[in-house]
Amino acid sequence: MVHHPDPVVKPAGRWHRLADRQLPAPPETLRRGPLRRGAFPSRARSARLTSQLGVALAVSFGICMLTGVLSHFIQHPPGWFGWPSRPVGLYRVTQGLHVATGLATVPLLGVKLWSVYPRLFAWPPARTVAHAAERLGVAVLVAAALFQVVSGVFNVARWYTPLPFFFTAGHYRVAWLAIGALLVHLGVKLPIVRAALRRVRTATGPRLRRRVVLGAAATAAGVVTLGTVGQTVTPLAAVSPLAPRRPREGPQGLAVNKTAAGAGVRDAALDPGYRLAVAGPGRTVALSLADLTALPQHTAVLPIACVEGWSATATWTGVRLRDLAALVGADPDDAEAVVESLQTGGRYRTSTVPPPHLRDPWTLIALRLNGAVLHVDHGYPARLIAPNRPGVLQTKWLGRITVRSDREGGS
Ligand SMILES: Nc1nc2c(c(=O)[nH]1)N[C@H]1C(S)=C(S)[C@@H](COP(=O)(O)O)O[C@H]1N2
Ligand SMILES: [Mo]
Repeated sequence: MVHHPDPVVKPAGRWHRLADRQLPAPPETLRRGPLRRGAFPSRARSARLTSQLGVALAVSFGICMLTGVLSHFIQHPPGWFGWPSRPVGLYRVTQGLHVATGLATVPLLGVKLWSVYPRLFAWPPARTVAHAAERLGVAVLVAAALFQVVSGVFNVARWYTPLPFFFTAGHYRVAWLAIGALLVHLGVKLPIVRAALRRVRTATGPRLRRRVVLGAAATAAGVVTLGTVGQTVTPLAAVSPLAPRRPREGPQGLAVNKTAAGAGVRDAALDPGYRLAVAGPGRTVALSLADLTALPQHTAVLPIACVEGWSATATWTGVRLRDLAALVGADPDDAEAVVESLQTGGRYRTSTVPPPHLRDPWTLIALRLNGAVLHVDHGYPARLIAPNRPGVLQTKWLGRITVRSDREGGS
């Protein structure tokens, strides 16, 4: 086995002395089993292999982290954050990348951990304070990365039962832990990676074995990616047998995330006495389905892009939200709206439509989908559909819209 020298962090002054303090070595009698010298005879492991896997992981995990933080900000925007309504499919691309790179990370992380796990049994376990801190950092990184990948896969597979916490909150909090630990890890390892990648090997043995392992890792990542990406790149659906969702399978040729029965809204949605309440600074109106149908109708071709990674484009027809905003006395160019579902519980019964999306003429209160009246599972009688927005914010079975604007519009 090729020995990887452990990096020695060199902080200055007082910290330097503390970091370099030698720790007492444990008694040799404890050195048994995997702690023995030469316990891992595989010659395929090398600093070069670990470095190459590290570069691949930095790319896949890095894209996954950036697109993940972006998705979180779109769903829970801090004050300084703005997200445009165009291009209409941008979120579909960023979230497709998040899920695809997250899934590709699974085999890459597996092989990378295989390439370094003998170091778990390094002897002595910690030479200096700096060495102990570095090992602790790696432990945090591995735990956080595994947590993210496993909880993400559960979510993509829509298998929520084994998670004892609300997925989105746990996945988001641990993401910061993973990002912090990864930055420290990159800082510590970068010099080693550069040296390992520069070094030229002459012996063919280790090089061949390394290539076999790298080839296997690349193949596994490719199979996972191609096998699942069809859930969002629909022309590839036929070659994506692993995709957990078929975006075109469902009523009106579109997958359903939550059915009307599942949301407990069937009776309210199908009630002939249905009214959509629209409240604004000027007035409040209660519109029947006939009233909504009598307003000017517009059509837009827009995707539903679920955070879980599937997406599909559909043709939607209905009333522009900006027209409804003007109807209740708001300035449609400078207003935001809160839309609420007939659904009484559930996390996705309401969402906020920020000014760029409210203003957009393609943001519709849709009454029709792919040429027919909305199926009840797609949000009959009326649902929101807006460009460049996560699926969780495309609220179905609307019961109330509250428009807020600073200035009053002329209507
Ligand atoms: N009221 C309500 N609207 C909702 C949801 C929900 O649970 N309740 N789920 C959302 C999610 S997560 C997605 S991906 C889209 C899916 O829309 P579809 O079922 O019409 O394909 O609906 C959204 N609208
Ligand atoms: Mo979704």
